[in-house]
Amino acid sequence: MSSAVEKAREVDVVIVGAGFGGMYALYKLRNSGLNLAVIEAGSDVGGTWYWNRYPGARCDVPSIEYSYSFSDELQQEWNWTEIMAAQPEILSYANHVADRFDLRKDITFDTRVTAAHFQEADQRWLVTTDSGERISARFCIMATGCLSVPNTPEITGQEDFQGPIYHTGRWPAEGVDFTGIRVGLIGTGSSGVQSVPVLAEQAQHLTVFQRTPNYTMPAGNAPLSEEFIARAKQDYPEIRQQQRASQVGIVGYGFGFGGIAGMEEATNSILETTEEQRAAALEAKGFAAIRDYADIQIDPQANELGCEMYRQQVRRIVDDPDTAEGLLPRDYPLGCKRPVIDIGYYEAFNRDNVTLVDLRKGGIERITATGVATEQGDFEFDALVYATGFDAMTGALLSMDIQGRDNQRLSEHWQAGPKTYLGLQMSGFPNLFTITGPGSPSVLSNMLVSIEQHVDWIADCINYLDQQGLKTIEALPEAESEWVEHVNAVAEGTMFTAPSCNSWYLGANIPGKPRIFMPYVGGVGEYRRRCDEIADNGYQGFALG
Ligand code: FAD
Ligand code: N01
Repeated sequence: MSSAVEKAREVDVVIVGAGFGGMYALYKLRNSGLNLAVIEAGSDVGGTWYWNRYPGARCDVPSIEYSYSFSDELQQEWNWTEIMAAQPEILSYANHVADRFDLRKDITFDTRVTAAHFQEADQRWLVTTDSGERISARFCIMATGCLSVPNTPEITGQEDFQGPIYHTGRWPAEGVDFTGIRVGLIGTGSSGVQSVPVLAEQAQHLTVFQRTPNYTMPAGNAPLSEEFIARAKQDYPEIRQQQRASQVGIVGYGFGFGGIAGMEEATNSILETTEEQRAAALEAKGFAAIRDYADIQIDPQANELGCEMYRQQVRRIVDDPDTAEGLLPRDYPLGCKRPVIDIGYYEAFNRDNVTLVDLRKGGIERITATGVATEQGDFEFDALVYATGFDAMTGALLSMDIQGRDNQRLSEHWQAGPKTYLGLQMSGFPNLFTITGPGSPSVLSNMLVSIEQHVDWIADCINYLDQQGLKTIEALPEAESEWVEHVNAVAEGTMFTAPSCNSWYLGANIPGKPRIFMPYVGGVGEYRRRCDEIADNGYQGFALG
């Protein structure tokens, strides 16, 4: 044991994860002159975009904006080809960044961090990996991702299935050819909704098992023209400024995503419209009409009117009335879950080779050798795809054995749900930072904007400690409690926390996970202002040692 401890590699900072968060943290802290180690479970950089290679995967934030802002040379030299880039292009971008800034030399790939223990004696973190390596670091940055631990539900009989089983969040790098075979797909969240139209094109037959229909809107994707790209490159200073100052704004369905420039807030009230006006709006704008109403996100009656508009629009697109009924969300409000966008999702159900199995009429009983047995009959296929989501926001952190002061485990600290100060730190876990942790705008924002803000704040914080000759920074329990209260308070009364809402934001997709609203809904701009103010006031709410 002692010889293993002797072997610990000493660095200033250990970063766990080499997605966009870990990559930028590495770049930024290396430039501050710190000595670093990055540990990544995957075989290369890219995180989300390394793992999620399923057919149809793409971002839902304009690519011009879903990109790093830290290097003007980088944003000037890279050319996005579509409004919302597909996964291969985003992964190429991640690889380009890694090459350009020579990031890989500090990253250990194919290695998983299994434990991180705070050592009182030398006030350092001892990080252990599954390859047996030990790293001793002054600071530990968890860039482990909010959506990096796939959720594979335990369905009886899974081991009996004779064909291959895939998870959208762990897609084989070499791709999968579904030509001429029958495919079953479980799950209709963003991943399922993106996959369906592409799988329908490829497969001989696609059977979609849907437990809860989703609200999804057309992505409006298109190729980018050279003129558009040239103008965006010129406008980048203004675009970046607007992203950083943007508010999430609890208005309208889709709630105006934080961290996107020029996102217009809805101002109209649906409650003040007549049935005829709503019908005319649908006629003119389709689903997009629903985004115009500000009260949908905060008023249940307004929400139901929005839902009815939504249902009417689905019925217009889907030819078969029974299938259309099966695709209609009914039991939860519009805006409670993360908005889903799609390219031809509903249209795919007009194809002869696509079958919807509405599990509300009878659930899955078991997986069999040849398919799925449900209470409404058996369905056969050759390959099965789980699009069943993630143990979001806390999954990656809790899958490691993280122990802070007095050997307190993070799993104990978070027994009743995640508690953080600013989504950046937990009390009792000095010098350990989380990138886009629970309690920060995180998944309610353009994540690249939030990642850069967190990394910049942490880098400034470490510089400050070094300049002041301080060793540790640690969130105070009272600051943490107040922040948790604030995070809950701003989400209260919105559709995010409606009693009928069962979203992964609330942990409701994982059996036994405490129900607590995890991201911060108070706005990217306001959040940044608070973080900066706290730092300017000598890191208020933190104990510096
Ligand atoms: P990740 O990209 O998840 O990277 C975390 C890395 O940490 C992973 O590579 C993982 O292997 C590694 N890791 C985790 N635990 C360990 C461990 N114990 N040891 C070693 N390594 C570990 N966000 C948007 O803003 N816009 C979008 O359009 C968008 N589209 C998305 C589409 C999909 C399909 C998914 C799943 C997510 C999407 N997101 C989007 C969210 C996306 O996760 C973020 O935008 C961003 O990529 C997160 O980067 P990250 O570095 O924080 O985390
Ligand atoms: O996962 P999800 P996802 N039997 O949790 C179903 C980001 N993302 O991977 O709702 C049957 O949303 C489950 O049903 P139910 C984005 O942030 C972005 O799709 O629990 N079904 C649901 O339908 C997104 O929100 C993009 O009843 C089961 C589905 O599986 C997040 O990642 C693209 C089941 C899971 O949906 C997660 O999206 C992709 C069971 N036992 C992902 N268990 C973009 O477009 C689960 N389900 C940018």
